[in-house]
Amino acid sequence: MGGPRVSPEPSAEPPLTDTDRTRDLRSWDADWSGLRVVVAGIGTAGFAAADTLIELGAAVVVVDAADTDASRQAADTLRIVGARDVLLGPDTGGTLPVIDDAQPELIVVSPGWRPTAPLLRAAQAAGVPVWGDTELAWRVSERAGRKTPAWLAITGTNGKTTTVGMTEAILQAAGLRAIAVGNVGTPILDALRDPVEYDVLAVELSSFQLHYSHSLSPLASVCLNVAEDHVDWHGSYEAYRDAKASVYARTRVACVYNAEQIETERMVEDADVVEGARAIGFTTGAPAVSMLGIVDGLLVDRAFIAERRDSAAELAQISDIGDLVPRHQVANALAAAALARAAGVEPVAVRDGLRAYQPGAHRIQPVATLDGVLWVNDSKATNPHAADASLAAFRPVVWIAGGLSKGVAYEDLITRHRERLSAVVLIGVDSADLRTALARHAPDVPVIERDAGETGTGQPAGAGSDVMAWAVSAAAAVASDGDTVLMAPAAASMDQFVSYAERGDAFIQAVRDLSTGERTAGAGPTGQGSTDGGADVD
Ligand code: UMA
Repeated sequence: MGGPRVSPEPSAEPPLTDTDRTRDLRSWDADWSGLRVVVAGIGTAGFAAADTLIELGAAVVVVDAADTDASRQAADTLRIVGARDVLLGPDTGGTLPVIDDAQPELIVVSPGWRPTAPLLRAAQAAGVPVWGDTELAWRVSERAGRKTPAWLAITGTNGKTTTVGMTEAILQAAGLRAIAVGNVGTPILDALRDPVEYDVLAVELSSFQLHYSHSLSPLASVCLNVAEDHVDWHGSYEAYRDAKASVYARTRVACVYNAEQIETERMVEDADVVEGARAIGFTTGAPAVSMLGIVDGLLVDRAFIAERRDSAAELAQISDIGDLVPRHQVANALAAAALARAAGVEPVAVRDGLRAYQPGAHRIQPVATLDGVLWVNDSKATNPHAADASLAAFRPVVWIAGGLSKGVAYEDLITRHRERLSAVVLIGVDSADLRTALARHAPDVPVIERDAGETGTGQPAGAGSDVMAWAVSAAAAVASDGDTVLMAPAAASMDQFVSYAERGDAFIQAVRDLSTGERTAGAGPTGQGSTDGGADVD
């Protein structure tokens, strides 16, 4: 594919969101035919975007730097369904491809693409609008002959996936056709094309997706909390926070904020919302008017009832969320309840939904108790804020930590928890930031690392299970009766694992191997599920 080359010069201008051609593309039934679109990325988001655009009649070229079995397979499928072209390999994303002998009219970008990617710079320089797959989903949400689903938008540094799942469970308990979509894994575009006509979408939005969204107008929205994360992608904490804050833009009924985190309340105050939209707080303490909160072990609502000045409606008991519920989990449940109440759900469905909700794996998940040592998998703790919540729940802790740090600082985390640490086992290709913070703020805590020459620290992607087997045996060697071994890395996984899920699975497997080894070597029986010999594997 030849044609004009556009220089990827950096520019201070923000990316264009619309041209005359794209401005009116606001429903499935708009005129998408022949629209020349480049879809950037052929992963989960990009595949759904390309497939949708082809169905709409657009002229689609897909670009992806990866030339792997998976990307080639996805490319074959898209070609069969009618993509104009699929360009794979590291040399493909530098310039704007030509489609039907002309410049593209739109770029639809996958969330993992940084705004500085040469293709996006080129689009900016050429005046081509850039949308994320989420923006595309919003634009095609309305479709003749189908119900238009309401969007409940959920973001925050931590707790998004839990909250989106709780929201989905509450909506379903109310008899609504509802689904959790977005960053949680199922692309929004897949739900919109599902034969099921959903009433409500519980949409998890990452800061990346929000950065590339321009016109979403959710029924209700929440930023659960904000702490340093993804600084490398956004360029600064402020840019990351601003992306999170944009979840409130154009909200129609309720902007839900965390009354225990003033920054989220400020985001609502500064947001440009639809007239009549209310600010609704949630707190793990007693709620003021227009808030949900906790009174005597009950989740209560002083926001969505007519008599809110002097009374509150009971929604559920804390025990409906589960046993030994940590505070942040109560906060997530309150946020989910607020979103569902904004969508008109009755109190009883909040209770039923929270009872029905099954927490996802890899989040503060007890794996086994072996010889008095509790092994806990919190692979989902991909940043210091998430690790803070799980560290706070245990003492003393042998902490398995490290990975891709994403440019965040560890100083506060170490200072806050140094007293509870009995040892730290470092994983990750380069955990220098964490090592330095530990040396400075917790010099007496032993830090165990593997020599760079061996497998373990320093070992790149693909080495995951070996790294984790080493880390688990290193932790076992120093843990004693009463300790918790907590794998809450405070860093992303992709330097040594495919995903946080793979990292968590590797931990679970290594702990299981440890318990099997102990049983074989020790006196206890080896039957599966046996608690003899001190092993209690879930
Ligand atoms: N690619 C390039 N050039 C680039 C960057 C990426 O060619 O400069 C290609 C990659 O080779 C790959 C594709 O683009 O083939 C990947 O795109 P992607 O990273 O956007 O990933 P998807 O598979 O499309 O998944 C995305 C989200 N991924 C990210 O935000 C990084 C998924 O969130 C989400 O579930 C999915 O869309 C469906 O909406 C994952 C995630 O890690 C779980 N999210 C981050 C988090 O939760 O912290 C934000």
